[in-house]
Amino acid sequence: MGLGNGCSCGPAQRRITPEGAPTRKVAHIVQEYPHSTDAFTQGLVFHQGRLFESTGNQGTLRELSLESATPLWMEPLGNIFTEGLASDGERLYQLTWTEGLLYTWSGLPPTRERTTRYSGDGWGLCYWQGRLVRSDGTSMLTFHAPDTFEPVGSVEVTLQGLPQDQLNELECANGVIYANVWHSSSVLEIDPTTGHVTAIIDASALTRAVSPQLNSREAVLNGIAVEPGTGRILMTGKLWPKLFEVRLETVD
Ligand code: DDQ
Ligand code: CA
Repeated sequence: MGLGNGCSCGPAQRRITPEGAPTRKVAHIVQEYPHSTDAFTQGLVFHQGRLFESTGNQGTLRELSLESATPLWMEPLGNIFTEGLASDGERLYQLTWTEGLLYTWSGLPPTRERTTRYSGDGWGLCYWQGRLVRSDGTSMLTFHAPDTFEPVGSVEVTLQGLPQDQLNELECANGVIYANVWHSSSVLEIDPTTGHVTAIIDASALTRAVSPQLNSREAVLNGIAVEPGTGRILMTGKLWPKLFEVRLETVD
């Protein structure tokens, strides 16, 4: 008690600052580009002015062109299930799903400079204020030091007090962490400091645009990249034939 709202104050209510209702946004398609239907997209990020993708199942790191579904450059990683991909401006960091290996790449085209072990699942990855932020399928986001990948903190993602899990691909931009919710067409905007979900983006227009061409239950929305400088927002999905530029509109 004592919060003045008459709650019985279980773990979900144990907070000083009440968590406001999230803003509702809709993703509208601005432009469509080709995307390879063999790309099981797990990470999408701009790096040194170029667009990179990490794919799972059969792991790869690739540089994408917006002109063609064929990557400009690609390094196959065999049976390693690579996942989230982040850039600190100098290096690319690539997670693996259950292998517990982080690949660090540098140079152009990128070469693998380091492999670092970590514990837990690797789902999404983004870079925020000197830290790598990792999702792992739970409601926790873990912060890591980029050079050693040592965990240096964590935050629980909550929506009006309720933990939110299944957070897949991530993008740190515009002061928030964008997170694809696995097997949904929703993207959450998360405050990196509090873990609060500040907005929910309905990206179902994208799913609708490609669904007639999809034939796997696993072909779900996953992949957000915000271009530094322009703020252009790109989104795609696993095995999707298209990659979209979107505009976010706030609705009420
Ligand atoms: N994750 O994205 C939730 C982190 C992993 C998804 C793994 C789905 C495995 C299905 C593989 C079948 C490929 C068609
Ligand atoms: Ca991303």
